Amino acid sequence: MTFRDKVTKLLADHEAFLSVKNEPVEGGNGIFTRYKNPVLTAAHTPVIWRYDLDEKTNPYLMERIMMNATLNSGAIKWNGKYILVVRVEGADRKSFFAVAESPNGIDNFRFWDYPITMPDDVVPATNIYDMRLTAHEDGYVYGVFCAERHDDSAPAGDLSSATATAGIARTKDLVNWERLPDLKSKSQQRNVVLHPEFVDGKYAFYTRPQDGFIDAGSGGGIGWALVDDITHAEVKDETIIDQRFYHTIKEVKNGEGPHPIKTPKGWLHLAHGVRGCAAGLRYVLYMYMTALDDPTRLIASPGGFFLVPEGEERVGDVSNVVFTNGWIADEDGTVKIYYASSDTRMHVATSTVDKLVDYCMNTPVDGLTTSASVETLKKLIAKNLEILKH
Ligand code: M1P
Repeated sequence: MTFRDKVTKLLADHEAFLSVKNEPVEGGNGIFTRYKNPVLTAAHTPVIWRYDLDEKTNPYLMERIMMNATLNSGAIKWNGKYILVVRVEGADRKSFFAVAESPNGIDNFRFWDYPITMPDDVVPATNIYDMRLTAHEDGYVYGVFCAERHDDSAPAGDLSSATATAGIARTKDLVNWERLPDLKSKSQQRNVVLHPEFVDGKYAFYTRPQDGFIDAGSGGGIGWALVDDITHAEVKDETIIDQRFYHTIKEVKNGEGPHPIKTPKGWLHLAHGVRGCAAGLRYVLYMYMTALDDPTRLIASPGGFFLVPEGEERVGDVSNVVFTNGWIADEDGTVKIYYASSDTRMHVATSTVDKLVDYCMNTPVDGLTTSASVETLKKLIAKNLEILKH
């Protein structure tokens, strides 16, 4: 086979792989439907990113720049296409943002040729990741993401301590991004999300105050802060709107996922909760709702998890993790939930706004003790036994 033939085959095989149709997984819990194949993996990244296609400089046709993972992706419907702003991680452990689009949101995701060139803040970050996209009523699409830098106050030789800050950028075309100053805050921040509407004439952010880079510590939970000027955003007053509790799925930390979906019954939120166990940290997804007239007022808090890692999702670079920062609500009420498993690959699950609201409103709350959980269970059993008598 000539070098040219090998390149032709490489491109054809990749195209065949990208074109595989995804299928819903039968059964499930009635709340959402999983899909058989991940929607994006490192193998979905373009051939032109990974190979040097010049025979003179790459006679063995080897990968020159390897990709490690495609994970935590922001999502938006854009010109009729399903768009993910993917966190792509290279073999060098640096994450960057790249746009992948699909005609149906379920399969056939293809990356645009070039990754996003994100301008730096005044103090450049070492790593940027986990963008939440918000088409704000001010007319811009905002991307809020984590900007990670080495913690220079750490003792000499400590090359692991880092700081997390919310980076902010905006765009009108998803290609050219204007970087705004990072969010100023007394604490470190990750999982910061911009609310799509003005509240009291101000920009509103979901925050996640944390004591350290990993440790949420005294942070309390998912916070909320109003900001006068997005071009100099600063968290002055922060209210915790979704608290963490002992012995729950969000005991160690939690964080807002994508921005909430507006429904006639309230704002529908998707988030992640973290608990510790002998195997390390376990990340699951959960939901909650807040009031339309006051997005800080909790109106529904279904107990326990919404979605957990299953099967092959359990294993990856950081095992036992599901994480979300993107979903798309279609005009017909379908919701496509994009989630990453084990910091390695992207999946989709589908549901509807009505089902998710029903789930939030009618799933029993967490009573916080075994006795309370057993009483809740007994009530349902007694009701069902009565129904089955007739
Ligand atoms: O490794 C799991 C996740 O850990 C972090 O989430 P959190 O800030 O809640 O701890 C993030 O680094 C996220 O990217 C990662 O998926």
